[in-house]
Amino acid sequence: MRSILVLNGPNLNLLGTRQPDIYGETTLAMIEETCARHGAALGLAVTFRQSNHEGVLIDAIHDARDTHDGIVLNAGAYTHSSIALRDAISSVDVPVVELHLSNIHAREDFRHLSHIAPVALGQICGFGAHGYALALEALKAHLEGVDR
Ligand code: DHK
Repeated sequence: MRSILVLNGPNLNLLGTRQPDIYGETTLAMIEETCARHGAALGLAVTFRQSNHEGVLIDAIHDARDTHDGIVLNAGAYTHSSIALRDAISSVDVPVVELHLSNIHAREDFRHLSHIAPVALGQICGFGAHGYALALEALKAHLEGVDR
């Protein structure tokens, strides 16, 4: 069974109570439960990590080299600031789907730039918590070669 890491960055531990008008009312625990179920239906084993710390996220990406076939990454605000995270993705041969709950392109200008996008397989944003399920489907299709 293929293995996917769902990696969430800063402030996403507060989902459900954090600016629900923007990020919705679904908690991270609920998202993880849905991902685990949807992943199982797709034949994917899904594991989860969340950290508010850039270096921990980088370590998780490095560790994924030996343990996971793909990563769903919501890097939170590090998306817009972290060249180190971008370099980490470039340094491992693991496909990454960039994910955002909100449509970052419809928000403040500083959110329009993603350092992750150029090194990601693709970007999913604006579909709220459902985006995680879409990202798992996109990774499965990619791993099966259906997207080429
Ligand atoms: C989450 C964040 O924490 C923001 O910093 C990003 C992203 C958007 C999201 O929509 O999931 O700008």
